[in-house]
Amino acid sequence: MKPNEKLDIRNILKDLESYRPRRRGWIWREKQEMDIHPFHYVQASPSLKNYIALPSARHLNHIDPQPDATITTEIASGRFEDDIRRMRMAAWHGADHIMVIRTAGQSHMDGLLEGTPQGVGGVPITRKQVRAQRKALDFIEDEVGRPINYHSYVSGVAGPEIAVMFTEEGVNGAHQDPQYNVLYRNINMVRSFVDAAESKKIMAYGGLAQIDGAHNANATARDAWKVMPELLVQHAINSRMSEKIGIKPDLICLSTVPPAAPPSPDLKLNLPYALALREFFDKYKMRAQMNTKYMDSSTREATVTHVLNLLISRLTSADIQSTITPDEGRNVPWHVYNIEALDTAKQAMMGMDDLLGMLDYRKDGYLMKTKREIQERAVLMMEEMIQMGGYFKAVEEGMFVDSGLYPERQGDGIVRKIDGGIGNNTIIKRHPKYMAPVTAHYGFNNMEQYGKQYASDPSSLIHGSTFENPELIQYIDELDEEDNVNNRLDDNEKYRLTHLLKPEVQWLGDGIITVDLFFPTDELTAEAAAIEAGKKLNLSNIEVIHKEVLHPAEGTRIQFKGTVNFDIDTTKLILPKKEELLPEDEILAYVKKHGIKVVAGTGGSDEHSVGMREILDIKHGGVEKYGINYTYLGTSVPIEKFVDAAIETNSSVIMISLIISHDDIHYKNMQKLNDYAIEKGVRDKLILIAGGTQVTPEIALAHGMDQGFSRGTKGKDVASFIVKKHRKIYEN
Ligand code: Z97
Repeated sequence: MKPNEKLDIRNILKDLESYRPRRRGWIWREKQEMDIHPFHYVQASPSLKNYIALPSARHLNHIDPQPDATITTEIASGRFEDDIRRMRMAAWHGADHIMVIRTAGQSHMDGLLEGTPQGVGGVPITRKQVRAQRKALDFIEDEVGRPINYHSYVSGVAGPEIAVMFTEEGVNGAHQDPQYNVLYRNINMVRSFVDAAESKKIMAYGGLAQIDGAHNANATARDAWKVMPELLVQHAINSRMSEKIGIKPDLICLSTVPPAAPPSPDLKLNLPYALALREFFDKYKMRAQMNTKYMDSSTREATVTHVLNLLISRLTSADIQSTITPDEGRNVPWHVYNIEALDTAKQAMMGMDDLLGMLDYRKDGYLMKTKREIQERAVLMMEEMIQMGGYFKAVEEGMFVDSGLYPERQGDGIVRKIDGGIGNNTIIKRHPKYMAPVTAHYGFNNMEQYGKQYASDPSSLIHGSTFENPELIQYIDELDEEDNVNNRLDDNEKYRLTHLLKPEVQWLGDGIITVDLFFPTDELTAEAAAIEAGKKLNLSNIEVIHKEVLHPAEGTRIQFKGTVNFDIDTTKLILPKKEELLPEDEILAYVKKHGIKVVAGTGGSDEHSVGMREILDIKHGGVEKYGINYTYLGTSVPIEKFVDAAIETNSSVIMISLIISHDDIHYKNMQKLNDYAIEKGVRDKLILIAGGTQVTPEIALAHGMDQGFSRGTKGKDVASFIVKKHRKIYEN
């Protein structure tokens, strides 16, 4: 795969039936202290081969330091082929844990799905979709030079089947927590725990990292900060179960979420909780997700909550850092916000590098006292559950997701009955003669009757299961003639690898755009006005996705989305030619050696000097920054004076700013400058540069200049050009 070429989805789908994953299991980042010129980092991991650095890195040699924590992005476009393009972009921005959200309702389907149907809010997880995505990630991880962990869900009534398929297909991590089934999906408790035992055994064999579901209590509870003691209990139940079944502690990841968010006193609530959790579960890994409960549709607010959560992650050394955007809440699964969230994590984590090397916690007072109190409440809750008769009884009594701070109870917890829920009565006791010659099977399997070796390696009785012999896997391509990737690719083929473009939010070629505007009026009027504006812009499917009252009468900010009905033909676009810039060090060295001098000013009767000063002054990164010495002639400088001053000061460059363009005066003045330089016999020793909003390189060159610079020009562009041109004149 070449960095400047698009990923070809059809190529990924080719020979998919014979694809085999290159490895099994999860891979952590290599944590290292390292120098990345000119800085030293303590909590870092190796930089990527291909990446997009943070915007401000352009002033810092384009370095892209990577944090030591694994960084997650959730992808939920609903089409796996669009997910794949998103994965690639996310990887370049630092994601190495790609969590693919599955379609609504899959947890209630008792079996595997096949083919490539489209989903709602995520993809239906099938072997083909998983295989295509893992295959694509092989290419992507080679491109960025770092292993990428692929993740989805082993929950719901088909948990064990999915665990088998994930292990066969080289999926690297999964959520697995029976409490999630019980509380949030109303799946029978006994069935959920039996399935979890089997699933966890398989995940242990496959080396998958396991993430629990405790964060859901946080998102569901009425007052999320009150579930803190219960969260510890939920983590304890799942992680001990996993460990007893054989998952290695360093692959047992607690899904932690700071329960509170501003305007609550965020750190006062969340930091003692995080410490309580880390101390109780120090042999497991912490996967920090951000608080979504109090997240509204404002991306700004979400970012601040995220950064505060990242501070807690740095203060308590999270191993996996999740990133979430408000898109879930406002139904805009727009990938640009995933990328923003990844950059937020990278920026904040590297900005807070080695925080704990500089600070220490106070051992007395509020923090430690509160931490201890949360732990005591959790222990009390666990003790009460044991007294009640165990977990199942406690759930029957509504002990979980109650809105009281334990031991206070409001009586509004989630109640499930032992003989209720989906999949009730589906558990059958194993017959004394039961046996199944399969790898990684939980519980008594009666294999010893065939020989001792079969007890530890049952599948050798049948010469290996699909885990050892992938050829035994039944690969089903498509079941649905209508709802499949081939039809979707045909439908939007014209936007793939061709010259046609359409803006997109969710899927390739969906034509959706978002518009951000302000109306000087109240909220109701502004919302109706925004929809009207959308209609006048010829958009369809207009929907307001965010509104923010800036003042009840003076104004409201609105964001809305809508669909455009046009294509852009890239063959009809006129693209500006992009000059290759010289490296900063090279410019500096050349200027130092040759002592380049410039005379500059605004020409004719032009008084507009702001743009010119930006290009000249060191303060704005102008040419002065590169050691270029300039004489500023001022504004409205007569054209002849530029040349005379250049001769007088022994300057080799003239920079003339020409903003006014009435009557083509800017062209005329360029020509005049060139002609006068010829008249004085110095044209071939001078570099003439014109700048201004209406100046283009073509116009400038046609009117005797050596180059023209327009809107958006930086000092570096001009300095680089001067050095290149100077070399041509004086060194040849
Ligand atoms: C996260 N934002 O990063 P269904 N099992 C568990 C879950 O938490 C979930 C599912 C299964 C979240 C991910 C919400 N979590 C999104 C423990 C979902 C998915 O197919 O929606 O029933 O299951 O953790």
